[in-house]
Amino acid sequence: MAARLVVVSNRVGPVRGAARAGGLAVALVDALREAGGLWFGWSGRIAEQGQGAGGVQQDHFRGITTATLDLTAAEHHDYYNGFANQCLWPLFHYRIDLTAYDRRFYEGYQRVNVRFAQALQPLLRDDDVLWVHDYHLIPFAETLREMGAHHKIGFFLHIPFPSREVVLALPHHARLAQSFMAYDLLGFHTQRDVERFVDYMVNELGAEFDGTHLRAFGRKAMVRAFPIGIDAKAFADFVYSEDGQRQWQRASTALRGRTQIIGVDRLDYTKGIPERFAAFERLLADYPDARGRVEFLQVAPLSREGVAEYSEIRSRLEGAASRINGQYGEVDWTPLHYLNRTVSRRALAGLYRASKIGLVTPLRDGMNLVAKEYVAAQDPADPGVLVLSRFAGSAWQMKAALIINPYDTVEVAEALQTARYMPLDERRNRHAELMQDLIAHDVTDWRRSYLQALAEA
Ligand code: GDG
Repeated sequence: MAARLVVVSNRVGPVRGAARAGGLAVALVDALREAGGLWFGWSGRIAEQGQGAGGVQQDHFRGITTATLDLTAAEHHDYYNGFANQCLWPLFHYRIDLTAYDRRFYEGYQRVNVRFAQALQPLLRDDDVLWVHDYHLIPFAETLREMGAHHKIGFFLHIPFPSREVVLALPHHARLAQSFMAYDLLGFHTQRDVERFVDYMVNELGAEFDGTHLRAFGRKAMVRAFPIGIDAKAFADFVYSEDGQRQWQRASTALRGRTQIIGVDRLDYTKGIPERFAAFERLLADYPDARGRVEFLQVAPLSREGVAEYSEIRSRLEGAASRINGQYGEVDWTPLHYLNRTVSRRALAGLYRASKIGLVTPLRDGMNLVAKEYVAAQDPADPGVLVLSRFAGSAWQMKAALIINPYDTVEVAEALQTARYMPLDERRNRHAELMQDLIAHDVTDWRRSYLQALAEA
């Protein structure tokens, strides 16, 4: 019998409604289902003031066990909002200016990793294989190993690994580097991330690299790129679901023949949304034929509301949206539609389909799944055009998109204009090339190749 898989991530995704939650949750649930598995992490709840965080809560559903813990308010403040989202997240996205180096955050981060490891240890079986996800849990394996665990443990980083000089800004970088080495397999989205990680480990910490394995701190780990994909076929089918059809019809009717540009992101300063608004404004300023003929829909559900930078970007975007509409709008035309709401994945597919241009402009992004979803939702016979930032991990795979520099608003406006007038043949060819790659490297392929490499590591 295959070894049991234990997935460890900050949040434990919904196992029952995984299809609604989307790509990663579905992929992990499928992986857990294959050999019967355990998913361990934070419940998403914060314990009442004055109460301890309590113990592990377990739930079982169709062969999958979830084991979750609550966080105390202090842990949530220091570990989640603090070290994870005000230190590692901005730093790894090259925002040294936004990075908070508070020692208490780091201590809270270590403490939660220890508490999580202590809670998981009694649930482990001897031959379990562990797959730990993302920047919240870098010290997890090291902590577990200090408690005597000898299991095979892999790690996957969902965000970029930055260049060496940026990592060096982190006071605890060498400690974190040592924690990385407690894993047997280190997975990143792109070869670029692998190169940056190896460069840092070798040139800063004297590690040795033989092209596959890294040796440092008396340990050996395999290092490889595993670009995450989506379930392209399932996403394309969402367009024809009830919700998908309803949104598609509704948007098309409201557009009355106008061209819709769409942007979809968690409201986050890494996603380049202000730059995107500026590029759209540039389009209206420089290409008068776009006025009255193009609309821009930005869907941006709020995220990490407890962190100040997120409220700041929110007010900045509200200001920009009303300024653009105030300056260019007509009684019968609103240029920019800005929604801070979550729409269902099926509805999202319908909105992508109704949009002739997908505009994805992160300033840094590990991969960016929105770019992939936009392509999957298009009609192959009359597809829309993807305009994609060179700083998204997905740009390394999606070469048939119009690749742009998101800081260069003139270039982005030009690309939007090119997309508006792109001949059908060219749109079809680009779409076919993108789609072929999406199908060949989908999310099932991602998790299978990761788990196979982990088995061999
Ligand atoms: C991290 C890395 C990496 C957005 N708005 C709505 C909605 N979404 C969905 C999208 C997409 C997902 O959220 C966002 O995924 P991204 O990949 O674009 O970005 P992050 O959230 O930053 O994810 C990233 C990813 O991990 C996976 O490794 O690609 O680089 O930063 O699926 O569709 N979904 C719904 N309503 C919304 O309003 N239902």
